[in-house]
Amino acid sequence: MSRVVTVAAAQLGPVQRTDSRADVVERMLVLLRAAAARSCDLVVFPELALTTFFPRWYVDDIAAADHFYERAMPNDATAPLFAEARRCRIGLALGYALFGTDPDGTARRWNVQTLWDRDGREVATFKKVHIPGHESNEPDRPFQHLERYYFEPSPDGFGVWDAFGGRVGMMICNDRRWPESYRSMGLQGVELILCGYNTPLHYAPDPSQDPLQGFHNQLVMSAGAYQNGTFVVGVAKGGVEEGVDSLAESTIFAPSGEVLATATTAGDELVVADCDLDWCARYKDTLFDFERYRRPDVYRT
Ligand code: CDV
Repeated sequence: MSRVVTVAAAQLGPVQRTDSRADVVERMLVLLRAAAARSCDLVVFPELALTTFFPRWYVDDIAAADHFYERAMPNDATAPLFAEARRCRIGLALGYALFGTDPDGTARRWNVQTLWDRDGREVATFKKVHIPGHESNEPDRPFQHLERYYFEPSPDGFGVWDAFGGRVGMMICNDRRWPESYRSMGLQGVELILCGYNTPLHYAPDPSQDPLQGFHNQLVMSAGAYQNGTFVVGVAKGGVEEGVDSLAESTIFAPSGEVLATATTAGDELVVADCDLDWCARYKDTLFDFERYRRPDVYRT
């Protein structure tokens, strides 16, 4: 039986502060319908897709930013997207900020990505593991990267789920820079990793990295794909958002590490590839046969 999954990386251009969720969902619907016209099985949207990347601003009272979080998914604003996805029998992966409340009333704020199958059933919700940036206001920066103020890190690590005829894993943005993310999923047999991102081109702690953003983006996802025999789908929210230019370059990588398809703009754009999941075994059963060749007994922590 064929295990070809036609995947669309649904890159979004900037989402400004004044854009409503309904505005963004309209744009997502255009991409979703284009994906349906190309017989896609799965459409992957970026990290924090529904709003502007709000960790670039500090507020004294964190609750003043709670309107950027979703209380449930789907919800009223996103219902049209889910209805259309079900009608077209296309799966969705979507990054968003999730607000929850513990039984004792404690607020929980997560940066998440949820995967739904072609019948609209939720497969899993992944919480971002590696939370980059800083915890408190740093006014000397041209813009903030306060993810460590707005989100708590996942206690769960990386899961891999049976979906789309294969083993599917998720990670979010900064997770893609860490070899542990891929290897943790690789050890669970992952064949398709979905990753949304918002990557400002300017990195305040070391601006010498600014011109290397595209290179590093490709370097880590290509290596992670190859070293674990898996497809990797990287999906950007790119372009100039509230004056901050962010990397686009959404790309789908093969288990060989090769680029299958990549974006050519920094705006809303569909990047499509046919991912034959059987390709993964060519690497998992040879060079990267973990059982046979890995040496965890001699690795030091
Ligand atoms: N959203 C992110 O996680 N962005 C980080 C930046 C801060 C370096 C990234 O790894 O792209």
